[in-house]
Amino acid sequence: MTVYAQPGQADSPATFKSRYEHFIGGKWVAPVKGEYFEDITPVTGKAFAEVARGTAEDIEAALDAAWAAAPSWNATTPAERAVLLNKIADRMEENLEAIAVAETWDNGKPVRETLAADIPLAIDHFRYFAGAIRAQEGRLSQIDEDTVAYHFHEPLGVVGQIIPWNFPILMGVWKLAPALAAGNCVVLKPAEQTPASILFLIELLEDLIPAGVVNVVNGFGAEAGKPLASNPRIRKIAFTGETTTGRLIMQYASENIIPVTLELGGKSPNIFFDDIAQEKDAFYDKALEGFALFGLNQGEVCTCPSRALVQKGMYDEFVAEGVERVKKMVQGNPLDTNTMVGAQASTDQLEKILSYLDIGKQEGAKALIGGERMELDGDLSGGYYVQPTIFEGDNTMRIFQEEIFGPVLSLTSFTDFDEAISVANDTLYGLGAGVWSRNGTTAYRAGRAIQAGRVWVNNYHNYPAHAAFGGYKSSGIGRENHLMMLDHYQQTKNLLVSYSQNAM
Ligand code: TXE
Repeated sequence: MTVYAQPGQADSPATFKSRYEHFIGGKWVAPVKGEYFEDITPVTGKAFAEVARGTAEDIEAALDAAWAAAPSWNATTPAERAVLLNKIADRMEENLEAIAVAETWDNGKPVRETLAADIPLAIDHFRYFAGAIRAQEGRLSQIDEDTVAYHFHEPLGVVGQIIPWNFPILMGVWKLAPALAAGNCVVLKPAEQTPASILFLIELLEDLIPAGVVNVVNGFGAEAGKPLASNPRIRKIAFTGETTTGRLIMQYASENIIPVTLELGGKSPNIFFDDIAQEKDAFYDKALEGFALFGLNQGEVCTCPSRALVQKGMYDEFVAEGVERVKKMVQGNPLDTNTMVGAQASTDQLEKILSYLDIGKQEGAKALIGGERMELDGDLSGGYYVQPTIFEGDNTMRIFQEEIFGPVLSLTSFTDFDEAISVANDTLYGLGAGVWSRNGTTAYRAGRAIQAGRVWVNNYHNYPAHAAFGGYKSSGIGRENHLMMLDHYQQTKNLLVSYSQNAM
């Protein structure tokens, strides 16, 4: 067990600057309007750095830098881009502990996750796209004996990216790696709740990245995000965040007729068929683990398995054991490697979750465990902690329909396959889902019948770089991860060539 020292203390692996500027054209640049905002750590509720508060003027400066860099970066070979991506991955690996602690401090998530998942996945993402871009090939159509249609992948030029606060570094990398691999320059806006860990990472990488290829403008959604997303000088906008904000992003993009990728909210069903209780073996244990995964990242995951559907044949025993499993989830100091549930990312998020705990109680849902704010001692007493909570109810309730984005599970039962699928699909969203069964046919049929872009079968919350990720319905447009992601950052040039000497 290790308890990392807090950033700012002498023996912490991560030291933040007291003030962060924008990163534009390879330099740290003060905001045009001279204003800053505080970055607060949810671990203690205290401010630890001030960050440049960007406006339209800063976005324009970043776009100037990006377009200045674009002719040479757009023209690099796939092999040259792969070299950069691999160097970034190596540098991150050398600094894994520091980046993990920085991410934990900014976001509140447990360091055991940033060390084992967030940062290693981000590193792997750069390596995956370094390989993917080198393996990518164009296509050729033979139109007739003397006429050939070549299809080339070309970069879009300069793209905008707006990211959320729940996985600041991983969500940043999910967008940066394919954009850079495809040969684009980027203007990225981090979430205002968690800008510092990304800026900490950029500081570690700045000598590797050619000036202007990656630019970071900090600030709030309306002040910095909107001028970026609505800017006629971007050729694409990629966004992860709330569904209502996603609608706005699409509206802005429609003015400029640019492509949009949106990764939005979810209310993912996790379905447990009763054949899993046939034996109390390792598989049964794995399913219990899957039941408890709503607490991962404090529930601040767009694919949080926030609705559990348990078949009636095993409901009582499985749920009782599931509750015991949740009781064992260690909550506390996110910098302690034993901690499994840390702090919610912001006061706004804390307040939102607490309001849903009230809504659940008012709707008549029964709290099997949790249901309150978690009070911790010492300097953690100012942090944003919520007890993992299981509410038993039914799918008509708001806590089953609306995204809470906290460690809150809405639990219900079902009788048969058709009822399970009907409840699972009774949602606006379609991002993630889980299916647990020993029966391959049941699992396959359920997986195909659920309207969601990612269905985990007999596992959950795995995010390999080479599996496509994205939403059906109101959960978004486009995919992240997997080499199909490159399509979102490239345009197709068709060269239609006649090699004939004869008149047409
Ligand atoms: O999201 P926003 P918020 C969900 C989750 C959460 C809720 C609210 O349910 O409780 O959204 O979170 C930028 N033009 N998700 O308010 O506002 C903003 O600055 C351009 C799910 O933080 O969507 C930030 O960088 N940009 C989600 C980013 O959008 C704008 C992850 C996300 O903020 C903007 C996060 C505007 N008009 C929240 N307004 C997921 N899918 O994982 C805001 N932004």
